[in-house]
Amino acid sequence: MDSAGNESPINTLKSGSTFGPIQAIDNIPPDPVTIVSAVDKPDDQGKTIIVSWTNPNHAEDFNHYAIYSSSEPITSLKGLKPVLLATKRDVIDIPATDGISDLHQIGVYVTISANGANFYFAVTAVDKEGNESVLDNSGGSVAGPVKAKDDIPPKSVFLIDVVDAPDDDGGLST
Ligand SMILES: [Ca+2]
Ligand SMILES: [Ca+2]
Ligand SMILES: [Ca+2]
Repeated sequence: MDSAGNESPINTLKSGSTFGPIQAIDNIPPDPVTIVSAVDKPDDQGKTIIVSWTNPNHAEDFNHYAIYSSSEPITSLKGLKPVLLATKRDVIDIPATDGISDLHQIGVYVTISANGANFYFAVTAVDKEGNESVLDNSGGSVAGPVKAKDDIPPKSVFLIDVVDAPDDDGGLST
């Protein structure tokens, strides 16, 4: 109401809150996940990549991380489905691999389909309402290319002969 006694009309279009309880709608996504890196998991049988990123997401309503993989560089999440969802309980501490000792990295092991082929990854944060963070403008939410490697060679025939000589009395062959 102003000094002349005019009452402003109720704007039902904009407020929509004249009747019923006011509902708070959360459409604010968490901040983008940054400093994402992807490396081969060492000393394993292959087909596993360590995807890690810096610092836990600080959104109050954080729910989980979504990890995407692709054989092409990831510039958009369009058409991609997460290969892994990880809550705070699912992530593991990753030792810094770049020599920066105070860089705290968390991450997950991601199983991929093949060794020796290029893979790219992206990580987002999703809140309890399902709002998903966008990819960081400067490329911080994506990593790759990286190849998985089988680091454990099969036992050699020679070794098998030594430990399991057939038709003997059970001892090692000489
Ligand atoms: Ca939110
Ligand atoms: Ca490996
Ligand atoms: Ca192997």
